[in-house]
Amino acid sequence: MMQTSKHSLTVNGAVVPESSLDELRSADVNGDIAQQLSDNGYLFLRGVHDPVEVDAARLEVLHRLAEVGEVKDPVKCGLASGTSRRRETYPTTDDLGTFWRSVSEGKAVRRVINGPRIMRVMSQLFQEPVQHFAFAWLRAMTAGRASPLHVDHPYMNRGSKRLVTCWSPLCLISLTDGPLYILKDSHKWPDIRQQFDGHDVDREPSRPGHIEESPITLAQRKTSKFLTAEFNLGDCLIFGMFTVHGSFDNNSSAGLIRLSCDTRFQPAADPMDERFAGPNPPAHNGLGYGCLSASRPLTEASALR
Ligand SMILES: O=C(O)CCC(=O)C(=O)O
Repeated sequence: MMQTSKHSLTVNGAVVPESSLDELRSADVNGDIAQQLSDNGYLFLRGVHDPVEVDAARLEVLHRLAEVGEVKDPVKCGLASGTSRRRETYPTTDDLGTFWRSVSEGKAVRRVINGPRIMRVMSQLFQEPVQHFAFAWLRAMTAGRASPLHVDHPYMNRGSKRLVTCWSPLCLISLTDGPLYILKDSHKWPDIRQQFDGHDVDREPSRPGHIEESPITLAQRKTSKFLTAEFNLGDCLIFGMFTVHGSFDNNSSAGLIRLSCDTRFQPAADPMDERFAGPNPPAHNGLGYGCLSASRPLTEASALR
C-alpha cells in the first residue's frame, strides 16, 4: 500500500480508498522490456531523461507562461498566479494554438521529449528503427484540475497499431500534485477494448472518447488498483493504446502548476497518423495545438484533451 497523506489522492473530488492504491513498479531495463510492456500494460522508467535537461524544459515552459502573466514570481517555483493575459494577446483559437505550438516546440522541451535518451529506449523496445509524432501533448495543470479516465486509442488510431505513449513529468510531481495513474491490468480488459476499438473521436464526435464510469467505481468493479508514484525529473511512463489511465486531481495547496508532456512513438516502418505528423500537424479537427485544453489560459475551465 502507498504512504499517502490523508485525502491527498482524489479523482473528481472523491477520495481514492487506500485499498485501491498501489505503486507503479519500475521496469527491469536489463530484461525484455517489450515483454514487460505486454505483461503489465506499462513500463515505468526512472531517470531516462537527463534531470538537468528536464529542469531546463520546466523553466522554458514556466517562462512562456509567465510571459502571459500566469506564473507568480519567482517563476522558477512554478506556482500559478491565478491571473492571465493569454487571451488578450492571443484572442482566437488559432492564436492560442500558435502560442501553444511555440511553447511545445521549445528547444529545451524537445531536447527532452524527442531526445536521444528516449529514442534509445524506444529502439530497445521495438528492436527496429523508431519515429515519434511531431505533435506533443504538453500539459500545464493547475490546482483543481485533472485528466479524465481514458484509453489513448480513440484519439490517435489512424496509423501504426504498435503506437505507444510516453508520459514525462516536467516538474517534480508529488502525490498531491495530480500525478498520472494507470488502472492495473486494464490493458487486458475485453469490455474496454471492445468499447473503444476502432472508435475515432474526430469521425464520431458525439460518442465520448473517454470512459464515463467513475474511476473509483471502475477500479472496484474490476478489483483493479490505481497505480501511481511520486515522479522525479527524468522519469517516464510508457504504455499502450488500451491501458486505462487518467490523472489524480491536482490538490497542491501551494498552487503548483503540474507540468508534463505526452509524446507518441512507433516503428518507423509503420504508417503514421497524419493528424500528428509533419511540420505543422493538423491534430484534432485541424485545430493544431489549439485543440489542446493547455492552449487555453490556465485560469479557464478544463476540457478533455
Ligand atoms: O498528463 C495528463 O494529465 C494526462 C496524460 C495522458 O492522458 C496521456 O499521456 O495519454
